[in-house]
Amino acid sequence: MHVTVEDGQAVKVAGDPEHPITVGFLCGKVSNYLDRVYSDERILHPLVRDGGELRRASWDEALDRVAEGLTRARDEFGGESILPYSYMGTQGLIQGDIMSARVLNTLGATALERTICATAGYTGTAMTHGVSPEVDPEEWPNARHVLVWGWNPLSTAPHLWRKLLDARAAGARIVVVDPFRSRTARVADEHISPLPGTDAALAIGMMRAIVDAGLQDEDWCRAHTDGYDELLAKLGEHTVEGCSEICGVPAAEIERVGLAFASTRPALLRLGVGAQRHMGAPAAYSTIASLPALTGAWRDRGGGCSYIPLATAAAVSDHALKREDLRPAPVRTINMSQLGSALTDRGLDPPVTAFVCWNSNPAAIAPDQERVLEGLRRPDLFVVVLEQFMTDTAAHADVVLPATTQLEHLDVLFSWGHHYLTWNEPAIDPLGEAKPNTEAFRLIAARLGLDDPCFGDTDRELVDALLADFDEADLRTRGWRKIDLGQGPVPHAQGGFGTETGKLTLHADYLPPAEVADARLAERFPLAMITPKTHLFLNSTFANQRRQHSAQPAPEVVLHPADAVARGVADGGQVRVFNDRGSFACAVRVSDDARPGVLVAPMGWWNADYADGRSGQATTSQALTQLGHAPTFNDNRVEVEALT
Ligand SMILES: Nc1nc2c(c(=O)[nH]1)N[C@H]1C(S)=C(S)[C@@H](COP(=O)(O)OP(=O)(O)OC[C@H]3O[C@@H](n4cnc5c(=O)[nH]c(N)nc54)[C@H](O)[C@@H]3O)O[C@H]1N2
Ligand SMILES: Nc1nc2c(c(=O)[nH]1)N[C@H]1C(S)=C(S)[C@@H](COP(=O)(O)OP(=O)(O)OC[C@H]3O[C@@H](n4cnc5c(=O)[nH]c(N)nc54)[C@H](O)[C@@H]3O)O[C@H]1N2
Ligand SMILES: [Mo]
Repeated sequence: MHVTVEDGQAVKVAGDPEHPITVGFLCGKVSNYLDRVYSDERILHPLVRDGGELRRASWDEALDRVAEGLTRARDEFGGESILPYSYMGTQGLIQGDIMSARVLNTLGATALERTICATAGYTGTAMTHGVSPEVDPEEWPNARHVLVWGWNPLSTAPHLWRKLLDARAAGARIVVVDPFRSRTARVADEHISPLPGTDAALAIGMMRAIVDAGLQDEDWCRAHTDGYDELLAKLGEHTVEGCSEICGVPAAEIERVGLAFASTRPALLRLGVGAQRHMGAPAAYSTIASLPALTGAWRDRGGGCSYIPLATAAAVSDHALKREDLRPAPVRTINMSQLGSALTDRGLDPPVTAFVCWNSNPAAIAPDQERVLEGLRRPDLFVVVLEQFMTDTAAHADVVLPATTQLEHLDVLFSWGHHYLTWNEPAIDPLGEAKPNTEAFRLIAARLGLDDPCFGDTDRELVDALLADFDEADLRTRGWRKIDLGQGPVPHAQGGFGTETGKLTLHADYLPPAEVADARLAERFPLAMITPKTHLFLNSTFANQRRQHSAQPAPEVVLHPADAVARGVADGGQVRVFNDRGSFACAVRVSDDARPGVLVAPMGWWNADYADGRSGQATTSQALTQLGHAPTFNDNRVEVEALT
């Protein structure tokens, strides 16, 4: 992002035309980023709670309260009674969790397991092809067949979507696998709509059809994979028809898309984050990722599998800078998707009595919202939130500390999708009394009397330490630099996977989803609910901004006409969606964009946008996948009733 500054005021943001991935355009989320920076609703000074209300305070007073609250929690119940909570904020490593981790580690706070986003998926892909740069998006235009699986790039990754459009312009066919007709599915050449959480069955059916037709690449598999004979044996236990019954996709369709993938070269599989929000997800991702190996797709430039290029994404690591060695003793771990339980379970020892949140809005994005809100409302819970806006989470704080935006702080950003590292130079001074997360935690450390020299590190020094082993060359001047691990254009034509053996391990395992596959639960809650991202919000970020909100003014759920008729639900009416965990109310759109049996509840609106102040999150489950400990937002059964 290029920022034009006049007299200390940012006046324009634009994409960098030289950048190989963004090629000069900004997506609809951030193209009006200045509206966010200069919003009237920005929190620009600290707030403290007095007599039930938040009121303005000086940094001095706010820091005293923070130090007092954290010290009290630690003295009374031990350091583990303090729970940190954060996710990616604006995706930066410096403003992410370095200075905060140092402070919280020193206090002996509980460790937060941050698996809420993509962990189930990369646990699975790592089991198959290991830590890999995968297929570089800059090679995608070479593909002639693209299988987009559980991914809606037209909304969630528009720059990467452009690379697929380049492939299409050169003749590629795009097939989308998604229970919902997403914007991407709408414009694809073909849309396959499985039941949520049954993707592994679909992939097994495709592989079975490929092997039946003799289209597998046995030579490549024998040379570069482990488990080829076992895979054939496992596929022999399944039929395409049997897979069809599980995933709800007609057998002929499964066969057709399987054979098309195997017989067109180069063939690219691009996995999204959406197909992993259920109990069997890691096995599903390891199974789906086996498809391009079975067909030898990795041989070709632009062929193979892409998901999150772990090798390049993790090449620059903040791990050592977090200083886990500062912990006075080993600490327990709490998973961020089980916040509701962590804050409300009476048996938890020690209880959580202090909650420190930055870069995240759990009142909107964490599952089982009733429990989360009940926990945040506890009078005996001390809550500190570092925020840019008065989110549903910040509204529960005892102390709010004003945070800077990307224009106001220094950072280094990694990518989940492409191979570039990005430099974030502050363009303007912090607005009002806002401070970068790093500075807020430095001040908290000082107020607590923590004296390790590491609390004196400036942001520049953190960057230097972070990039110590990285050839920075033009990173700081140009703003971006490709992470070159020698991956080249065809990283695995000759194997060389980032696994222990260097070979890819083939999988064909279907682990059923927990609730979606529960026939007894289905009697009471017949609909499987999924929660895709919206086009113009980033999770709950930007949902309070005028332009984005006016384009997506009210939350809705989407229901198939057959399911609507059966319940007397009319298009445009208000509905209540419920299960044993909770309920929410909003408008319904009746459309075959939703698959029969599936209720689509896009996520991101703030709670006040819903009739009862509860979002779809009130129905989602805190259950975690066994491997990867990841959330199961879309493994959720609900029922819907008409309100009007
Ligand atoms: N506009 C926008 N962009 C974003 C975000 C945003 O909120 N809005 N969020 C950012 C973040 S944090 C992330 S992680 C990425 C996520 O990017 P995506 O992976 O594209 O995000 P989702 O919308 O969660 O899921 C993609 C699709 O998976 C489908 N899906 C749901 N369940 C299943 C299933 O069981 N099987 C299959 N095959 N498909 C399923 C959904 O209907 C959805 O259309 O996007 C990032 N970019
Ligand atoms: N039902 C359901 N729930 C989901 C998902 C789903 O698909 N379905 N997706 C999950 C996924 S993939 C993800 S990644 C998570 C996202 O979870 P979060 O990361 O919590 O999501 P956001 O809503 O983007 O909230 C980020 C907050 O950080 C603030 N922020 C931004 N920059 C800074 C900064 O520099 N400093 C401070 N202090 N604050 C900052 C923003 O104002 C915003 O309020 O949600 C998960 N929740
Ligand atoms: Mo995410």
